[in-house]
Amino acid sequence: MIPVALSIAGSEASGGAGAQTDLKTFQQLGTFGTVALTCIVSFDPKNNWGHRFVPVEPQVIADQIEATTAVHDIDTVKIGMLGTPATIDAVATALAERSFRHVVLDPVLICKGQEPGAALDTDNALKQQILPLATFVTPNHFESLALSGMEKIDSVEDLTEAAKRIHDTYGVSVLAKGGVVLEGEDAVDVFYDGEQTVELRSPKVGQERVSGAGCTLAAAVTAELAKGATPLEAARTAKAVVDSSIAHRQGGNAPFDAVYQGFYGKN
Ligand code: PXL
Repeated sequence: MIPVALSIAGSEASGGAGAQTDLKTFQQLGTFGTVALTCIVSFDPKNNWGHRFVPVEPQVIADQIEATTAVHDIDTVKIGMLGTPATIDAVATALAERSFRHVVLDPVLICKGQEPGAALDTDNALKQQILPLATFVTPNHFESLALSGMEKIDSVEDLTEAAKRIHDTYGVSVLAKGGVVLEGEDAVDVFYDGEQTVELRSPKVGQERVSGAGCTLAAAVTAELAKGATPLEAARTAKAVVDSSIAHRQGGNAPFDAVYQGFYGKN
């Protein structure tokens, strides 16, 4: 049997991020991908490519998770954009009703296009209801600040401290991403699982953020865990998948390029 991976995430129609990215990553890594959609994001070309955001009804999210976990024996799940407190409630309930071995959380905190007030509620609900159910989190620079409570993360040492604090608070394996935000030639991620601290480095591919890099990283971790890798092995492979996906990015008419996973593992 091909290992099955489930993504609970939003649709991003242009294929650069969200569930579309997760499925492509799952496929590229040899897993059988499934999705429960949480929301539908449509960039608005007439409004500076802002996000138009429509949540999926909570009962429909629960139904999708019920459907895919009834068809398949799934022990590894990735959580991407949730976007509203009602969605977080539905997903937290569905997770708590099942015993997934690995729950990989890409803690997408602020969704552009939302009211600041709604975003704060959503952030708090994510911290209170989803993080306690997660086993592995992949915060970016901004999310590492928010989850660790640190005032600044300016160095790899700061990023390591943030990863430790997030682990100690939530009991999860952490892959904290320095990305293009931390200065230096390399993109540095820090892995910490309570026992090992490992810096994962690779040369930066340009200085621009590329859409879908975070989704790809968490999806690749999920696929590797579903295949039986350890968290550290999964993190190492995921970093290589992201590097390849950024190097082979897809341009278009939007002001940001999108990752493409299709070259990973070939040539
Ligand atoms: O990359 C974050 C992200 C996740 N999920 C969806 C998105 C985005 C960013 O656009 O649209 C659905």
